[in-house]
Amino acid sequence: MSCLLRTADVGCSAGSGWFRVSTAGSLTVGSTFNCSVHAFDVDIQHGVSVGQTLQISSCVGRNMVLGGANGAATNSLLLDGVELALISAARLRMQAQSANLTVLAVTGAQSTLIGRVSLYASEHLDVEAPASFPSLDATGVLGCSVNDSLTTTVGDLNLHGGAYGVNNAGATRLLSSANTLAVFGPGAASVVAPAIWQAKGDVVLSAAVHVLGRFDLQVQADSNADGSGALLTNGLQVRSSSVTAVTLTAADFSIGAAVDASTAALTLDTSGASGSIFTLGANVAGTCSVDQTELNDLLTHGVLQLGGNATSRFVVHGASYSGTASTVNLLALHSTSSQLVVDGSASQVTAPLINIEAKAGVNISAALTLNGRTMIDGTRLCCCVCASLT
Ligand SMILES: [Ca+2]
Repeated sequence: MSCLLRTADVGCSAGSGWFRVSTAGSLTVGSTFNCSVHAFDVDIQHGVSVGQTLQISSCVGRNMVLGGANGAATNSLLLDGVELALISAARLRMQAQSANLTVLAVTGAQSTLIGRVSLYASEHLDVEAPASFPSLDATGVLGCSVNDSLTTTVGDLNLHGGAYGVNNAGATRLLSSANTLAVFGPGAASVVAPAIWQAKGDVVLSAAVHVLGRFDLQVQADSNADGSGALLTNGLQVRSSSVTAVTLTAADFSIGAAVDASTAALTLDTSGASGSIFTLGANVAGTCSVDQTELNDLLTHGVLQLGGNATSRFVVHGASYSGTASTVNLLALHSTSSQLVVDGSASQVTAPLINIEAKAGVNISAALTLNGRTMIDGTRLCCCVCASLT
Protein backbone atom coordinates (compact mmCIF):
# COMPACT_ATOMS: atom_id res chain seq x y z
CA MET A 1 0.00 0.00 0.00
CA SER A 2 1.28 3.45 -0.71
CA CYS A 3 0.47 7.06 -1.12
CA LEU A 4 1.83 9.11 -3.99
CA LEU A 5 2.38 12.83 -3.76
CA ARG A 6 3.34 14.34 -7.10
CA THR A 7 3.85 18.06 -7.15
CA ALA A 8 6.53 18.47 -9.73
CA ASP A 9 5.14 17.40 -13.09
CA VAL A 10 4.27 20.95 -13.98
CA GLY A 11 6.55 22.59 -11.46
CA CYS A 12 9.79 21.18 -12.83
CA SER A 13 9.58 23.08 -16.06
CA ALA A 14 8.46 26.16 -14.17
CA GLY A 15 11.16 25.82 -11.49
CA SER A 16 8.62 25.29 -8.78
CA GLY A 17 6.51 22.53 -7.32
CA TRP A 18 7.19 22.18 -3.65
CA PHE A 19 6.41 19.57 -1.10
CA ARG A 20 5.97 21.66 2.01
CA VAL A 21 4.92 20.77 5.54
CA SER A 22 4.62 24.03 7.42
CA THR A 23 4.97 24.53 11.15
CA ALA A 24 1.18 24.40 11.45
CA GLY A 25 1.00 21.09 9.58
CA SER A 26 2.11 17.51 9.87
CA LEU A 27 1.88 14.40 7.74
CA THR A 28 1.30 10.89 9.03
CA VAL A 29 1.22 7.87 6.73
CA GLY A 30 0.02 4.76 8.53
CA SER A 31 2.29 2.08 9.87
CA THR A 32 1.82 -0.35 6.98
CA PHE A 33 2.10 2.18 4.13
CA ASN A 34 4.74 3.61 1.85
CA CYS A 35 4.78 7.19 0.65
CA SER A 36 6.36 8.50 -2.55
CA VAL A 37 7.05 12.22 -2.86
CA HIS A 38 8.00 13.68 -6.22
CA ALA A 39 8.82 17.38 -6.00
CA PHE A 40 11.01 20.17 -7.32
CA ASP A 41 12.11 20.81 -3.76
CA VAL A 42 11.04 19.99 -0.21
CA ASP A 43 10.43 22.29 2.73
CA ILE A 44 9.79 20.34 5.90
CA GLN A 45 9.12 22.49 8.94
CA HIS A 46 7.18 20.00 11.02
CA GLY A 47 6.79 16.29 11.56
CA VAL A 48 6.52 13.76 8.74
CA SER A 49 5.87 10.20 9.86
CA VAL A 50 5.74 7.34 7.37
CA GLY A 51 5.14 3.80 8.57
CA GLN A 52 7.19 2.11 5.90
CA THR A 53 9.25 3.70 3.09
CA LEU A 54 9.29 7.40 2.35
CA GLN A 55 10.71 7.84 -1.15
CA ILE A 56 11.74 11.30 -2.29
CA SER A 57 12.61 12.06 -5.89
CA SER A 58 12.82 15.17 -7.99
CA CYS A 59 12.71 16.15 -11.62
CA VAL A 60 14.85 14.13 -14.00
CA GLY A 61 18.28 15.75 -14.17
CA ARG A 62 17.89 17.71 -10.94
CA ASN A 63 20.59 17.04 -8.34
CA MET A 64 19.69 16.13 -4.78
CA VAL A 65 21.41 16.96 -1.51
CA LEU A 66 20.93 15.34 1.90
CA GLY A 67 22.15 16.95 5.10
CA GLY A 68 23.98 20.14 5.88
CA ALA A 69 22.47 23.43 6.92
CA ASN A 70 19.48 25.26 5.53
CA GLY A 71 20.53 26.75 2.21
CA ALA A 72 23.66 24.59 2.04
CA ALA A 73 22.98 23.80 -1.60
CA THR A 74 21.35 25.59 -4.49
CA ASN A 75 19.98 24.36 -7.79
CA SER A 76 19.07 21.06 -6.19
CA LEU A 77 16.47 19.36 -4.05
CA LEU A 78 17.86 19.88 -0.55
CA LEU A 79 16.69 17.84 2.42
CA ASP A 80 18.86 19.50 5.05
CA GLY A 81 19.81 18.10 8.42
CA VAL A 82 17.10 19.94 10.36
CA GLU A 83 14.44 18.70 7.93
CA LEU A 84 15.80 15.17 8.15
CA ALA A 85 15.42 15.23 11.92
CA LEU A 86 11.69 15.92 11.48
CA ILE A 87 11.16 12.71 9.49
CA SER A 88 10.44 9.34 11.00
CA ALA A 89 10.15 6.32 8.74
CA ALA A 90 11.17 2.69 8.60
CA ARG A 91 13.13 3.65 5.52
CA LEU A 92 13.95 6.86 3.68
CA ARG A 93 14.86 6.43 0.04
CA MET A 94 16.21 9.32 -2.01
CA GLN A 95 16.47 8.78 -5.72
CA ALA A 96 18.28 11.10 -8.12
CA GLN A 97 17.40 10.34 -11.72
CA SER A 98 19.95 11.32 -14.39
CA ALA A 99 21.52 13.41 -11.63
CA ASN A 100 23.93 13.41 -8.70
CA LEU A 101 23.20 12.93 -5.03
CA THR A 102 25.45 14.63 -2.45
CA VAL A 103 25.53 13.92 1.28
CA LEU A 104 26.59 16.81 3.51
CA ALA A 105 26.90 16.69 7.30
CA VAL A 106 24.36 14.39 8.96
CA THR A 107 24.57 13.78 12.70
CA GLY A 108 23.36 10.63 14.37
CA ALA A 109 20.72 12.67 16.18
CA GLN A 110 19.33 13.96 12.87
CA SER A 111 18.91 10.51 11.34
CA THR A 112 17.92 8.56 14.41
CA LEU A 113 14.17 8.37 13.63
CA ILE A 114 14.82 6.60 10.33
CA GLY A 115 15.51 2.88 10.38
CA ARG A 116 17.38 2.74 7.13
CA VAL A 117 18.49 5.33 4.60
CA SER A 118 18.79 4.26 0.96
CA LEU A 119 20.43 6.64 -1.46
CA TYR A 120 20.47 6.13 -5.21
CA ALA A 121 21.99 8.31 -7.90
CA SER A 122 21.97 7.22 -11.50
CA GLU A 123 25.09 9.39 -11.86
CA HIS A 124 27.49 10.22 -8.97
CA LEU A 125 26.92 9.78 -5.27
CA ASP A 126 29.28 11.82 -3.09
CA VAL A 127 29.64 12.05 0.68
CA GLU A 128 31.31 15.39 1.38
CA ALA A 129 31.05 15.77 5.17
CA PRO A 130 30.85 13.48 8.22
CA ALA A 131 27.61 11.52 8.09
CA SER A 132 26.01 9.03 10.46
CA PHE A 133 22.91 6.90 9.94
CA PRO A 134 21.33 3.98 11.78
CA SER A 135 21.92 1.96 8.62
CA LEU A 136 22.71 2.97 5.07
CA ASP A 137 22.92 1.70 1.55
CA ALA A 138 24.24 4.08 -1.06
CA THR A 139 24.50 3.57 -4.79
CA GLY A 140 26.26 5.75 -7.33
CA VAL A 141 25.90 4.18 -10.74
CA LEU A 142 28.79 6.32 -12.08
CA GLY A 143 30.78 6.04 -8.85
CA CYS A 144 30.32 6.38 -5.11
CA SER A 145 32.84 8.73 -3.48
CA VAL A 146 33.15 8.95 0.29
CA ASN A 147 35.26 11.98 1.10
CA ASP A 148 34.72 12.10 4.85
CA SER A 149 33.81 9.72 7.67
CA LEU A 150 30.72 7.60 7.12
CA THR A 151 29.23 5.66 10.03
CA THR A 152 26.28 3.47 10.84
CA THR A 153 25.13 3.10 14.43
CA VAL A 154 22.73 0.11 14.27
CA GLY A 155 22.91 -1.82 11.01
CA ASP A 156 24.75 -2.34 7.76
CA LEU A 157 26.77 0.10 5.71
CA ASN A 158 26.57 -0.94 2.07
CA LEU A 159 28.25 1.01 -0.72
CA HIS A 160 27.70 0.33 -4.41
CA GLY A 161 30.03 2.07 -6.83
CA GLY A 162 28.93 0.68 -10.15
CA ALA A 163 31.45 0.37 -12.95
CA TYR A 164 33.50 3.26 -11.52
CA GLY A 165 33.67 1.80 -8.06
CA VAL A 166 33.67 3.12 -4.52
CA ASN A 167 36.33 5.72 -3.78
CA ASN A 168 37.40 6.75 -0.27
CA ALA A 169 39.49 9.91 -0.18
CA GLY A 170 39.21 13.33 1.49
CA ALA A 171 40.59 14.60 4.77
CA THR A 172 39.15 11.82 6.98
CA ARG A 173 38.97 8.28 5.64
CA LEU A 174 36.83 6.22 7.97
CA LEU A 175 34.08 3.76 7.08
CA SER A 176 32.55 2.32 10.24
CA SER A 177 29.60 -0.06 10.41
CA ALA A 178 27.63 -1.28 13.40
CA ASN A 179 27.01 -4.54 11.58
CA THR A 180 28.25 -5.46 8.07
CA LEU A 181 30.39 -3.18 5.92
CA ALA A 182 30.04 -4.13 2.26
CA VAL A 183 31.79 -2.51 -0.71
CA PHE A 184 30.45 -3.47 -4.11
CA GLY A 185 31.61 -2.83 -7.67
CA PRO A 186 31.78 -4.16 -10.22
CA GLY A 187 34.40 -1.43 -10.59
CA ALA A 188 37.43 -1.61 -8.31
CA ALA A 189 37.30 0.41 -5.10
CA SER A 190 40.10 2.79 -4.20
CA VAL A 191 41.13 4.07 -0.81
CA VAL A 192 43.69 6.70 0.15
CA ALA A 193 45.76 5.61 3.15
CA PRO A 194 45.91 6.28 6.02
CA ALA A 195 42.40 4.95 6.31
CA ILE A 196 40.30 2.68 8.50
CA TRP A 197 37.49 0.47 7.26
CA GLN A 198 35.81 -1.32 10.15
CA ALA A 199 32.69 -3.25 11.06
CA LYS A 200 31.42 -4.89 14.22
CA GLY A 201 30.29 -7.74 11.98
CA ASP A 202 31.59 -8.82 8.59
CA VAL A 203 33.62 -6.73 6.18
CA VAL A 204 32.70 -7.84 2.67
CA LEU A 205 34.97 -6.38 0.02
CA SER A 206 33.14 -7.69 -2.99
CA ALA A 207 35.08 -5.36 -5.28
CA ALA A 208 38.82 -5.41 -5.70
CA VAL A 209 40.49 -2.67 -3.62
CA HIS A 210 43.34 -0.42 -4.76
CA VAL A 211 45.29 1.26 -1.96
CA LEU A 212 46.75 4.70 -2.68
CA GLY A 213 48.20 7.39 -0.42
CA ARG A 214 50.75 6.71 2.30
CA PHE A 215 51.25 5.08 5.68
CA ASP A 216 48.71 2.44 6.63
CA LEU A 217 45.38 0.92 5.74
CA GLN A 218 43.52 -0.94 8.48
CA VAL A 219 40.58 -3.19 7.67
CA GLN A 220 38.91 -4.49 10.81
CA ALA A 221 36.09 -7.02 10.88
CA ASP A 222 34.64 -7.90 14.29
CA SER A 223 35.81 -4.53 15.56
CA ASN A 224 33.88 -5.10 18.77
CA ALA A 225 35.85 -8.32 19.34
CA ASP A 226 32.87 -10.50 20.22
CA GLY A 227 34.12 -13.29 17.98
CA SER A 228 31.65 -12.67 15.13
CA GLY A 229 32.80 -10.88 11.99
CA ALA A 230 34.73 -12.24 9.03
CA LEU A 231 36.78 -10.35 6.48
CA LEU A 232 36.12 -11.30 2.88
CA THR A 233 38.30 -9.90 0.13
CA ASN A 234 38.29 -10.39 -3.61
CA GLY A 235 41.66 -8.82 -4.20
CA LEU A 236 43.58 -5.94 -2.69
CA GLN A 237 46.53 -4.19 -4.26
CA VAL A 238 48.82 -1.48 -2.90
CA ARG A 239 49.50 0.96 -5.73
CA SER A 240 51.58 3.58 -3.90
CA SER A 241 55.17 3.07 -2.73
CA SER A 242 54.39 5.41 0.19
CA VAL A 243 51.97 2.91 1.74
CA THR A 244 53.90 1.25 4.55
CA ALA A 245 51.43 -1.17 6.12
CA VAL A 246 48.24 -3.08 5.40
CA THR A 247 46.73 -4.54 8.56
CA LEU A 248 43.75 -6.89 8.39
CA THR A 249 42.01 -8.14 11.52
CA ALA A 250 38.97 -10.39 11.77
CA ALA A 251 37.38 -13.29 13.60
CA ASP A 252 38.01 -15.23 10.39
CA PHE A 253 39.37 -14.58 6.92
CA SER A 254 38.08 -15.43 3.47
CA ILE A 255 40.81 -14.41 1.03
CA GLY A 256 39.34 -14.84 -2.46
CA ALA A 257 42.16 -13.35 -4.55
CA ALA A 258 45.64 -11.91 -4.15
CA VAL A 259 46.25 -9.43 -1.35
CA ASP A 260 49.32 -7.67 -2.75
CA ALA A 261 50.92 -5.24 -0.31
CA SER A 262 53.82 -4.51 -2.68
CA THR A 263 56.66 -3.37 -0.38
CA ALA A 264 54.38 -2.59 2.58
CA ALA A 265 54.16 -4.75 5.66
CA LEU A 266 51.20 -7.11 5.51
CA THR A 267 49.64 -8.19 8.81
CA LEU A 268 46.75 -10.56 9.45
CA ASP A 269 45.72 -10.97 13.07
CA THR A 270 42.64 -12.11 14.91
CA SER A 271 40.13 -9.53 16.10
CA GLY A 272 41.10 -10.13 19.69
CA ALA A 273 38.00 -11.95 20.86
CA SER A 274 38.58 -13.91 24.02
CA GLY A 275 40.69 -16.97 23.31
CA SER A 276 41.27 -16.13 19.65
CA ILE A 277 42.99 -18.98 17.82
CA PHE A 278 44.85 -18.26 14.58
CA THR A 279 45.15 -21.33 12.38
CA LEU A 280 47.65 -21.28 9.52
CA GLY A 281 47.50 -23.88 6.76
CA ALA A 282 44.01 -25.25 7.23
CA ASN A 283 40.45 -24.13 7.72
CA VAL A 284 39.39 -25.00 11.23
CA ALA A 285 35.90 -24.01 12.25
CA GLY A 286 35.68 -21.65 15.17
CA THR A 287 39.19 -20.31 14.63
CA CYS A 288 40.62 -17.46 12.61
CA SER A 289 41.90 -19.49 9.68
CA VAL A 290 44.24 -18.77 6.81
CA ASP A 291 44.37 -21.96 4.75
CA GLN A 292 47.08 -22.86 2.27
CA THR A 293 45.29 -21.35 -0.74
CA GLU A 294 44.80 -18.10 1.17
CA LEU A 295 48.40 -18.09 2.38
CA ASN A 296 49.50 -18.34 -1.25
CA ASP A 297 47.49 -15.16 -1.94
CA LEU A 298 49.33 -13.07 0.68
CA LEU A 299 51.94 -11.13 -1.27
CA THR A 300 54.53 -8.70 0.02
CA HIS A 301 58.19 -7.87 -0.40
CA GLY A 302 58.16 -6.49 3.14
CA VAL A 303 57.26 -8.11 6.45
CA LEU A 304 54.51 -10.71 6.48
CA GLN A 305 53.07 -10.95 9.99
CA LEU A 306 50.56 -13.62 10.90
CA GLY A 307 49.00 -13.44 14.35
CA GLY A 308 50.16 -10.78 16.78
CA ASN A 309 49.03 -9.02 19.91
CA ALA A 310 45.42 -10.23 19.53
CA THR A 311 46.20 -13.92 19.01
CA SER A 312 45.78 -16.08 22.09
CA ARG A 313 46.93 -19.28 20.42
CA PHE A 314 48.65 -19.81 17.06
CA VAL A 315 48.40 -23.20 15.36
CA VAL A 316 50.60 -23.99 12.36
CA HIS A 317 48.85 -26.89 10.68
CA GLY A 318 50.42 -28.13 7.46
CA ALA A 319 51.34 -24.68 6.12
CA SER A 320 53.91 -23.98 3.43
CA TYR A 321 55.26 -20.50 2.67
CA SER A 322 57.87 -19.73 0.00
CA GLY A 323 56.84 -16.22 -1.00
CA THR A 324 58.72 -12.97 -1.44
CA ALA A 325 58.43 -11.62 2.11
CA SER A 326 61.67 -10.26 3.57
CA THR A 327 60.58 -11.46 7.00
CA VAL A 328 57.89 -13.83 8.21
CA ASN A 329 56.59 -13.33 11.75
CA LEU A 330 54.36 -15.93 13.39
CA LEU A 331 53.18 -14.43 16.67
CA ALA A 332 50.99 -15.39 19.63
CA LEU A 333 51.36 -12.45 21.97
CA HIS A 334 47.91 -11.80 23.40
CA SER A 335 48.59 -12.81 26.96
CA THR A 336 51.10 -14.53 29.19
CA SER A 337 49.35 -17.83 28.40
CA SER A 338 49.58 -17.48 24.60
CA GLN A 339 51.23 -20.42 22.86
CA LEU A 340 52.31 -21.27 19.34
CA VAL A 341 51.82 -24.87 18.32
CA VAL A 342 52.97 -26.77 15.22
CA ASP A 343 50.86 -29.85 14.60
CA GLY A 344 49.22 -31.90 11.87
CA SER A 345 51.16 -32.57 8.68
CA ALA A 346 54.56 -31.07 7.87
CA SER A 347 54.99 -27.31 7.61
CA GLN A 348 57.72 -25.16 6.10
CA VAL A 349 58.59 -21.49 5.88
CA THR A 350 61.16 -20.01 3.51
CA ALA A 351 62.17 -16.39 4.02
CA PRO A 352 65.39 -14.46 4.73
CA LEU A 353 64.27 -13.91 8.35
CA ILE A 354 61.76 -15.95 10.31
CA ASN A 355 60.51 -14.97 13.77
CA ILE A 356 58.38 -17.32 15.80
CA GLU A 357 57.28 -15.83 19.09
CA ALA A 358 54.83 -16.76 21.81
CA LYS A 359 54.59 -15.60 25.37
CA ALA A 360 53.94 -19.01 26.89
CA GLY A 361 55.90 -21.37 24.73
CA VAL A 362 56.48 -22.74 21.26
CA ASN A 363 55.42 -26.37 21.00
CA ILE A 364 56.56 -28.18 17.85
CA SER A 365 54.85 -31.55 17.56
CA ALA A 366 55.03 -32.04 13.79
CA ALA A 367 57.79 -31.67 11.21
CA LEU A 368 58.73 -28.02 10.73
CA THR A 369 61.32 -26.85 8.21
CA LEU A 370 62.56 -23.29 8.35
CA ASN A 371 64.70 -22.05 5.48
CA GLY A 372 66.06 -18.74 6.65
CA ARG A 373 67.68 -17.07 9.59
CA THR A 374 65.41 -18.07 12.42
CA MET A 375 64.60 -16.68 15.81
CA ILE A 376 62.29 -18.66 18.06
CA ASP A 377 61.22 -16.97 21.25
CA GLY A 378 58.89 -19.06 23.32
CA THR A 379 59.95 -16.57 25.90
CA ARG A 380 59.66 -16.20 29.02
CA LEU A 381 57.99 -19.43 30.15
CA CYS A 382 59.15 -22.40 28.07
CA CYS A 383 60.32 -23.54 24.69
CA CYS A 384 59.51 -27.16 24.11
CA VAL A 385 60.67 -28.94 20.95
CA CYS A 386 58.81 -32.22 20.80
CA ALA A 387 59.35 -33.25 17.18
CA SER A 388 61.82 -32.67 14.39
CA LEU A 389 63.25 -29.22 13.79
CA THR A 390 65.39 -28.98 10.68
CA1 LIG B 1 31.45 -8.81 16.07
